[in-house]
Amino acid sequence: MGLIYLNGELVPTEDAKISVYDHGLLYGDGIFEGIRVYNGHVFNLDRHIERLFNSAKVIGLKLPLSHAEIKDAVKKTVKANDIVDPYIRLVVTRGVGNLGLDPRKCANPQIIIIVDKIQLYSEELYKKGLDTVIVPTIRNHYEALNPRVKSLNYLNNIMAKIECVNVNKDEAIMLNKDGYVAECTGDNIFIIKDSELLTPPMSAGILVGITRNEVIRLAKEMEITVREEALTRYDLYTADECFLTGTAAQIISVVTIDGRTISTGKPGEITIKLLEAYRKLIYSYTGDE
Ligand code: PXG
Repeated sequence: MGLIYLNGELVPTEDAKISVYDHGLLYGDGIFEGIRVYNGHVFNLDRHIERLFNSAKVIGLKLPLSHAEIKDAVKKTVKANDIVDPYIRLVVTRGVGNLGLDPRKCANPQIIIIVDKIQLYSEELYKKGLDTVIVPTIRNHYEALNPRVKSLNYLNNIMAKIECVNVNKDEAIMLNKDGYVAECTGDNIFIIKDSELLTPPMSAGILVGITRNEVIRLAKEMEITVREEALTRYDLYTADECFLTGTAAQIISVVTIDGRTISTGKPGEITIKLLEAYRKLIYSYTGDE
């Protein structure tokens, strides 16, 4: 049975409860991180906690713990749960308030750490590649709710997910208000064109993925030209390869977009090379612990 970290205590899953007056539930008022553990090391923990602090800053939430304390809490929860290569969900809610929006009524942010398994896509899909669709719902405008904030309000992404499920596709690609490609529901997107690696820039309104940044770094190491640039649907349809990146998904190939087959319809050569390099990186990671 799992143990959940809840405000400093490790409690059995069935006892890990929070109030119905928590603004995380009432308003989606809070932030989170999704982190992976490989070979007992929490991969890129510092970067995830740094992103969490930035999200907290933007939504005006003061975290009750320091960077180092959150790191310790994460490691402690991983140790308390005997799971091979688990996934960590680090959640901070605004805490208990009243039935009004005002966050000043919420005195105590709640820190929750869940350690569990995750499988976003089946092994078969990694071999075959994803069938995707560009959905009608656009990604949140960056001056409304900046996608760089990993907030507990994921309705924007869930709407997109519903639209892809409705047409029986594996994943949704979201555009921004200008019609440029942003990202997927829980992953960043890349294409290969003429041996170059292209991905939407931060200014497209995306979550700046930690996996995205690792893939950019690995590609440069492999002497692949990388360009962060505005991409259109045309660029996606005519790409040589396309893939998604995320902490949970790692790197997964996209083989169709809106019924257009990408190149040969099989995971591309460079995609496979990058996935190999990424797996090598995560399994040789020793972190700073
Ligand atoms: N974009 C969005 C919108 C995300 O939520 C990523 C990109 C990838 O970022 P990282 O840092 O992980 O490389 C994410 C994170 C899910 C799920 O169940 C996915 C995420 C978070 C929570 C749930 O699909 N991905």
